[in-house]
Amino acid sequence: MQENMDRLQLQLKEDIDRAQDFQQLDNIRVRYLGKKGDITLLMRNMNQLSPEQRPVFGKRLNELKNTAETMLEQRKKELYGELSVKRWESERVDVTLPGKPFNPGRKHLITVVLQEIEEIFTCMGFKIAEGPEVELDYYNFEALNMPKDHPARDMQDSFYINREILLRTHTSPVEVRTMQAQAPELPVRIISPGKVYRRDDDITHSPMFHQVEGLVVDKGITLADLKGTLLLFAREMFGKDRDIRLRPSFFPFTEPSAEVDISCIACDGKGCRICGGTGWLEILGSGMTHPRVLEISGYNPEEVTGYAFGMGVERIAMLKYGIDDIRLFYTNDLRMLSQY
Ligand code: 2NM
Repeated sequence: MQENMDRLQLQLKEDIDRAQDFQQLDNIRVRYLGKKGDITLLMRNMNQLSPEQRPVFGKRLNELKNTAETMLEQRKKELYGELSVKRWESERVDVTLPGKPFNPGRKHLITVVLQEIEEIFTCMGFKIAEGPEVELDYYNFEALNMPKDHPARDMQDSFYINREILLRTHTSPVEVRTMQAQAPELPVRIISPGKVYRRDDDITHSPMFHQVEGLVVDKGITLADLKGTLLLFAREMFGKDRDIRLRPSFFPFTEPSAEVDISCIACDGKGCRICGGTGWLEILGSGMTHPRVLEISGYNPEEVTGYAFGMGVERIAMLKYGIDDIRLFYTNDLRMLSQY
């Protein structure tokens, strides 16, 4: 027995010294210390020894087992270095385990529609302009031909922070800022997408919503340029069979002004429930830039003309996707949002 163990220890040392990587070391560990390993079997056979022999051999066997474990660790460190052994063991990953499924989320429908509108106009040569959502009364109203006593700037309809500062009620102040920064350079050809704020809250109005406005200023710009651009937009957004019509309207910052309708997307203009029997759906407001706005913004209205338009992104999305309540966009109900 003693002889057996001496031979075993020699053999073990020889095997460990010869091992060149972790796999070989692990095979050795199994061969000596595994369930049916040589050392394990010797330990199991201890009950065949006489009561006098048992403690002597037990002690010797335990030493052999400890020596085996120490030598295996020692050789591992020799082969890989102490740090890399620790790292390697702590970072060991079973790549055959199943992965954890996760939900990456998606774009909000308003973002999708906003980006589609941006794409259509940038493809036509418009640049994207942005500005502050907290705006001076001067840029939001005064510079847009709405003096202090103008009915359209009722305190009741806007979120004022103090006498001079408010949340912008449209993105038009971005157009004014852009013109003032660029004048007298021509042409101006921009869209201004972004959030706007009004004191409204019902099924078609939200206190925060999104607008895209457009502005073109150059020598010789006419209403025909406006109509051609918006016809192209209507067909890109709502299908190649769309027609548009302009109806006279009024805005303080455009003269003349027009509401723009598209032929109904549900009945193709025949008249149905969606269009209230008229065959037309209103999608935006527009007009020729008011001479006073051009002047305040640094352009000479005797030399240049411009057109402008503005649309509500939520309104476009509601028409295109048949959504009847604007609040569905902002109640964060995934049963609604994940459908798009
Ligand atoms: C609209 C309708 C008509 C508009 C005007 C301007 C500016 F600043 F250039 F004068 N920007 N946007 C405009 C004109 C907006 O929204 C319904």
